[in-house]
Parts: sequence; structure tokens; C-alpha cells
Amino acid sequence: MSQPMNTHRYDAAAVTTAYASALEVIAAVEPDVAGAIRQELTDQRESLKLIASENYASPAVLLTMGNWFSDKYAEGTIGHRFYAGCQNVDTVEQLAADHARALFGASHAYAQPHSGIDANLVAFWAILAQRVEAPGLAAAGARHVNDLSEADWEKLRHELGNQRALGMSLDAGGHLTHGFRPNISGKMFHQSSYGTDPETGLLDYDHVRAQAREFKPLVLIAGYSAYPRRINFATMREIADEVGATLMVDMAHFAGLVAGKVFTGDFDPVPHAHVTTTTTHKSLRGPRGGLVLCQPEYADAVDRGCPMVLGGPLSHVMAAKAVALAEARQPAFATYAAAVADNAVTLADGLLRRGTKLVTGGTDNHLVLLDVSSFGLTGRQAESALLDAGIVTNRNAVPRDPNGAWYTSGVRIGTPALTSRGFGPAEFDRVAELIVDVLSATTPSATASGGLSQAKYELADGVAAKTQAAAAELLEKFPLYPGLDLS
Ligand code: DSN
Repeated sequence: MSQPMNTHRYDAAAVTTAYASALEVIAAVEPDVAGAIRQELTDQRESLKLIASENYASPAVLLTMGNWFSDKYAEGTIGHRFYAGCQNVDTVEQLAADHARALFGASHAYAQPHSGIDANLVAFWAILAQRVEAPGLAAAGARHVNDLSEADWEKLRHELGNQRALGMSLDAGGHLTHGFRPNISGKMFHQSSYGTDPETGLLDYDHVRAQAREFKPLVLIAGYSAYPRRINFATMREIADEVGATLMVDMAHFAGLVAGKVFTGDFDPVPHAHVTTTTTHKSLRGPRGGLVLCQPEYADAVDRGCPMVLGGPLSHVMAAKAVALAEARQPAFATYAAAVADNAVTLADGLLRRGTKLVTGGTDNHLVLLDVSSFGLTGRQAESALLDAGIVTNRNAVPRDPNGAWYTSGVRIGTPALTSRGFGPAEFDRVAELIVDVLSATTPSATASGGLSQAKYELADGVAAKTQAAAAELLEKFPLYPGLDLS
């Protein structure tokens, strides 16, 4: 079978041999783990994976993680480690950083963060160090923190702990680490958040500008986990410059669209942000992990991520980041990224045509946010009913959500994973149809007091089985890791 251009290319026989052998070795020690690994492949093969933050990494990326780099400690940075014998870790970390710089056109890249949250913590720490600590040292006549007196420390602690951050609110699609009060980012900073326009659901730059002028943040954070539109980062930088803020962009969700040149010019964060963070496993299709890209003045502070903020680097994952970033530099990745965005538009159109309500009325990235209140459901009920039918999504708050962050009124649906399997417009239109069929056949259960449950629901008889069969028919045409045969 010929593969669509947006899928992985590999030698299926070699990959089968590698995994069959690895599972045999694992099974000899703990067969249940080997069994769970096999089962995970089966489950992923047999479901419609529409979680916007998930994907399928290539066999090369996955295989790079299973080796002895896992055994090596390498705290510090390339060439300046706290342990001896890090020459091979230096090689892979340098490769990951070089590929990241070339791919994104960044002047500096730091490949050590273990996750997106870790990347954001490194960025916050670096911004505080660069903007507050360094001038604080100079003001105290010191060149190093060890030279500070107790009184200097007290003053610096006050300065460090008295800074402000402004980011997108969680219910508008921002991330927990963008200043959500209970998150550490909401504790490190005095925080304020901007939402979206109540009518259109879109980001209102004039409103952000007005808030920034009033709040005067040290850090202006842009980026999102559940906003279905692109952001004009040139405008965000203008706002940051006007109020003297550092612009930090979290592109964890849409890094693949930046790498694949779907988001360019004003919509490419890297040339505009002082510091850009990302994960490597979402639309970028690499191993689970994070990256920080930054402008030169933040590089030293960013490189102090480990051991100031992070534990020892996961060298096996950094090696896999290098492989994934090398893949993302190939022309085929741009084809993939374009297909992710095109498929999201098809999915949005398919849902809208069938009478559903989408936050912002559509998408221009890799996700749609379906408001399920018109079905009389909470996000939790919709997520569960879809799962019963073999459709894997996640519930998500919609702006000003009356059901809060636990039950929610929305379902977030993303195209990166199924696009990696080769799904195109016809398949995504069918996915839209299946989603609407399932939700139309779902009703909330009654509670003992006669109200409606926010969690329990009934799915009409036969709908789950019928949808699973329709999904299986779609998935069969686009096998996950074709040719990988572990039977
Ligand atoms: N867990 C990620 C997501 O699903 O968007 C964000 O942390």
C-alpha cells in the first residue's frame, strides 16, 4: 500500500525485528510489562485518537529512547558538566540544540527540559534571573550571588518575589503555567490574565494592550492549550515592548505548525518572543519533552535550568529530540504540518455543517473546541460517551464555562495524531459525522433528586458498537505503524 506523504517512512521489517526482540527481552524479566506495551499498541491502533496534544512518534524516535543514555548523569550544560564522562551526552544535546536552532531560526536552544511545564519553569527562572537578579547584583556591587550580603539578599528576594506576569486565562485556552492561581506560576508571580472577546471568542489585542498598560507585567505570556486560532506575535511583542515586558511564548501545542511553516511572519513566535518554550511530543511529533528557545541575552540564564530548576537531563530523550528535530527539518514534515491544519478546517466545517457550535466559530490551527452544551451535555459526559464509541478526546472548559474546569462544557478535538496515520479530508469529515452521531444519541442521566447529572449519561442502544465498527473501517485503511507485525 502506498503511504500518504504526511506519514512516517521506515523499514518495516527492521522495526518489527527491533520491537519483537525488545519485547522478548522485557518479557523474560516482567512479562506483564511486555504485555502492557503490546496492548498499548493494540489500543492505540484501534481507537480514533483525537487528543489535540498527542501524536505518534516515528519508530526512529521511539527506538532512540531505549538505551544506555538513560544511565548517564549529565547535570550542567554542554561542555560544563558536574559529572565526568559526558562526551556522548554533549554530542546528542548539541545535535538537539543545533537542529532546534536551524528548524526554528532561533539564536539559542536548550534541550534539557523534561516537559512543557519544566520548560516554562526554566523560562520564568531565566527571565527573573536576567531581568531582576542580574541588575540586583550589579546594584549591590556584586558579580556573583555568593558576593551578596544578607541585606542585599533580602532586597533581591523582595524584588524577585514582587514581579507580575500577564497570560491568557485558563478558560480562554491558556495553560495552567500561564499564571493560573493555584499553579506555581500563579504563586511565583503576581498574576493577571486576559480572556477573549465574549461575542467572537477571539483574542482582543486592544484589550490585552490596555491590561498590560495598567498591570505593567515583567512577563507577558502568549500561547495556549485550547484556543483554536493563531496569534499575532508581532502585535504581542509590540505590547510587551510598550510596557517593558519580556515576551514569553509557549508554543507547545502549535510548534509543529511553526516548524512546518504553516505559521510564518507575524504568526511565527520565535523571531518575536524573547523566550519561546515548547514541548516536543505534540504537533512536533517527537519524544515526550520540552525545549526552550531564546534570544542571546537570555541564553546564559536559560542554560542554568539544570540543576537550578530541573533534575538531571534525560539524555536518552535528548537524543530522541535530536532525531525528531532532524525529521522535522525534512520537506515531508511541512507536508504533514499543512495537512494537520487543513484537516482541522475540514473537521470544523464538518461539525458546523451538522449544526454544532464551535468556540470562535472554527479553527486556524490543529484543534477545534466543540461546545457540547447544545447537546444538553457536559464536557465530561461527551468525553465519556465518545470514548465508549472508540473516539478519544478530552473535555475542556469553554470561555466563561458555567460547568467549571472539572465537568466543563467543551470537548477539545485535535488533528495531529490521525494526520500522522494518513487521514485526509474525507476521513475527517467522517470523523465529524461520527462525533455528532454519538453526541446526538447521548442524554444526561437523572439524579436521585430529579435533576440532571453532570457526569452520568445514557448512550442509545447500539450506537457505541455501530460507531466502533465505523471507526474500525476508517482505521483499517490507515494502519498505525504499517508493517510492524508483533503477532
Ligand atoms: N497536557 C497538555 C495538553 O493536553 O494540552 C498541556 O499540558
